[in-house]
Amino acid sequence: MTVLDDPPASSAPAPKKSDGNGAPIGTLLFFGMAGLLVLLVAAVAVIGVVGLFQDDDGGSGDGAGAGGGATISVALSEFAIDGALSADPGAITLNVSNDGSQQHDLELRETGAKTPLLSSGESATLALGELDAGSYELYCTVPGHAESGMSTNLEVAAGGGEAAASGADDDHEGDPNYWNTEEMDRKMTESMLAYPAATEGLGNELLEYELMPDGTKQFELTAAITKWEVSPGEFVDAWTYNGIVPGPQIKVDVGDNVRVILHNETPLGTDIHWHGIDTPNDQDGVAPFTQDPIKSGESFTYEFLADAPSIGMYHAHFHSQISVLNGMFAAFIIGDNPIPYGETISGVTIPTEEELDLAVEIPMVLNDAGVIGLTLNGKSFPATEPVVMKQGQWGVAHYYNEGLTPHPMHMHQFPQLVYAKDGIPLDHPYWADTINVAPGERYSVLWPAEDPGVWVWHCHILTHVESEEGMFGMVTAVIVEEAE
Ligand SMILES: [Cu+2]
Repeated sequence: MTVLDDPPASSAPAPKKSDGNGAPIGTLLFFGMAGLLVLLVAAVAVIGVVGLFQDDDGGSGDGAGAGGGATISVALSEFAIDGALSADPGAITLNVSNDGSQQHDLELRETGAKTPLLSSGESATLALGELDAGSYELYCTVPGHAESGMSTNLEVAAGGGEAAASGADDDHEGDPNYWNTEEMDRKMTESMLAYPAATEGLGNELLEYELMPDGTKQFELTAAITKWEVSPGEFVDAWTYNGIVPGPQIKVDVGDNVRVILHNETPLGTDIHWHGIDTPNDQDGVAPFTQDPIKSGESFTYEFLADAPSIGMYHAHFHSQISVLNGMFAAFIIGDNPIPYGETISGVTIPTEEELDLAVEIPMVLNDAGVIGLTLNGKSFPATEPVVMKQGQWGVAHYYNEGLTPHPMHMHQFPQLVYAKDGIPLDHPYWADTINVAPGERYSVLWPAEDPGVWVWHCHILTHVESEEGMFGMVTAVIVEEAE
């Protein structure tokens, strides 16, 4: 609606006119014509915009334009809501664009006014009607997105519109908090010093098996919706195996006969796909091709021979975009960890198996969606677990991406030796300080804890680790204690 008040290009010739005594007639004519043209274009644009308003909500355009109400541009992205979100009391309209890569929407919690689900690049107009002074919450209703940062306030107060306009020149379009630098420094510091924060529940717990008389290792899993504390005090309805995120780790030896009994207590049909693991086709867990869906309340038994080493994972395949993103994923490891003991790689010799003091071997499961959101092993910073080691020890992590987008995982100070991709040992392992892990991929890395200190370890997509509210999401640290 700003087009109505201030047709941008039609005012451009004005300065020339005012200082132009004796401007050639041709020039005047040209500007006159150009002005007319621009006005015409502006008028068409306005008609278009009004048309849009009327499609969405008849009459709202009138309120925002003629009635002097405010129109605010709002940009959605992963995972932020940006815009000059303050206005005077009165009719308020939002022009909402999805500048992100995932689908988002925007709802005003107090009234329930909501845009449709917008795909990347789409936009919509949201008429909020007449709002009294107060603080209103705007958030994305896609599960997990508000928790990941897509929640903000619309401040309606006398003078709010001016505050927004005065800030409109900076990149943050007058976000009233943006220039409160002390407050921002405080929030960032406070959020970081909260690490490591205790929360209920720990994922990746090793799953016990029952050894059957014929040597089969029998495991039992229950899939259900359970409460999960993603970050301190923030409990979500996660879809879990045995109540934890990531689900329990299964570890077996090559040659083991494996039986897994799954009880489905989720409301949807499910199955389990053994990702990166060799199985007979009818055990691949792809309902309805290789089996019937395991309906809510039913159980199913998988059985296969663990005939080859694997750094695999297991997760639902049927309705995976709901169940997996909300927590139903876990590590499944067969056989020995293929560390290249004794090899020299780019001039660095890895100790022999006898010499190498391996402090930790951990799955590092990445997620970015569903109710779990941007997390490492089912927890968002500061609830992520630190890796504590002693100087001189080595660590191993198996990165697993169970989310929707790649995550470049960067460890400060210590180079990581990538020695297996998707569980397949590399003939030529390599050192890297940042490893980009795409959905479905696994990378196994080995690092030397050479120097004492707190060394952060995080996804290097910076909006996956920080917001204006401070640090969150995909960050943890390797804490190296001095050797005695
Ligand atoms: Cu990331």
